[in-house]
Amino acid sequence: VASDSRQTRPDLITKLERILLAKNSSQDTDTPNQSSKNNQMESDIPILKASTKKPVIFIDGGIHAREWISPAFLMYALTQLVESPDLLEGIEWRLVPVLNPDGYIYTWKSDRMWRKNRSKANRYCYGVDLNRNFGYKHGGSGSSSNPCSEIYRGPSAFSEPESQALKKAVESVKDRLKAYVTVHSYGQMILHPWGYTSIRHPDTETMNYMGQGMAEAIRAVNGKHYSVGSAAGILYPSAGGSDDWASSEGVLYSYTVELRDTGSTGFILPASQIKPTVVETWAAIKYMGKKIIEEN
Ligand code: 0X9
Ligand code: ZN
Repeated sequence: VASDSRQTRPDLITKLERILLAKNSSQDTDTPNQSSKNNQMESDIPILKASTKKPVIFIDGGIHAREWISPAFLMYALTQLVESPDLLEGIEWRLVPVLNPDGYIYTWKSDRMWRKNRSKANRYCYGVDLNRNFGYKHGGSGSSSNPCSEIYRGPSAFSEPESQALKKAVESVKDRLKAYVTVHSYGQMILHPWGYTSIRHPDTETMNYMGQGMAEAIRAVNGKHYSVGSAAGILYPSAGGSDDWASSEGVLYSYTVELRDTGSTGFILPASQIKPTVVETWAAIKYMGKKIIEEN
């Protein structure tokens, strides 16, 4: 049977290899039909669990309050996903439309150019730059210890509820997490780690190759050019970013995507560019999703 399957379904053997022989344990939340009665009884009877573990793609938006095109993209991505049976079948998606809701509301009500969250540091200054608050190389270059700075890293790594929430959500799917993408603006760039240093990341080739494919997918939609490279290499070094942290946790494909434009309107992207921007960005995510399904 196995050799027949190998001829007809080349993907089947690798999937079968992942079948778990699992003792029914209380930690095993995946197991269906677990009544509370079953949970109470510690059984010695081995249970064969046949399952394939879907890869997870995690995407967040709105880490920086004023980058409005980012939450807009996350919402658009959801509308496209629910109409993409193949992408839903092959991948488990986790989307966070706005990681920094307090800051986002503040940009609507008080200060359009607010970047950080709204933590109160002292009488005069508010806000931690969530993208300097993550727990890998926290405190390094391109971050500030001054609470009044736009790039204030916070009193300690993961001091903020927003970065803690992301940490928890990522850790809950860590063993299946194939890609982490955090969506920002602006600059038209696909950035991979490291962000804290220009030292080459060991997976540079793999991340860069996927990134180039994503950039090509974007260009095919409206002809926009996105640069691909390491964050510290083609943008600037900055430590404590969520992308570096995800990478340090073992996520192979970790990206910061900086959407339109390249600076003529910057954060205040005209309404007429919202639709074309989210459509081209979706092409990049779709490309990555399909590649990851193929690789699985
Ligand atoms: O500075 C940032 O946090 C990002 N650029 S933005 O203009 N959206 O603020 C770039 C982050 C790149 N990744 C790391 N430095 N880790
Ligand atoms: Zn940003």
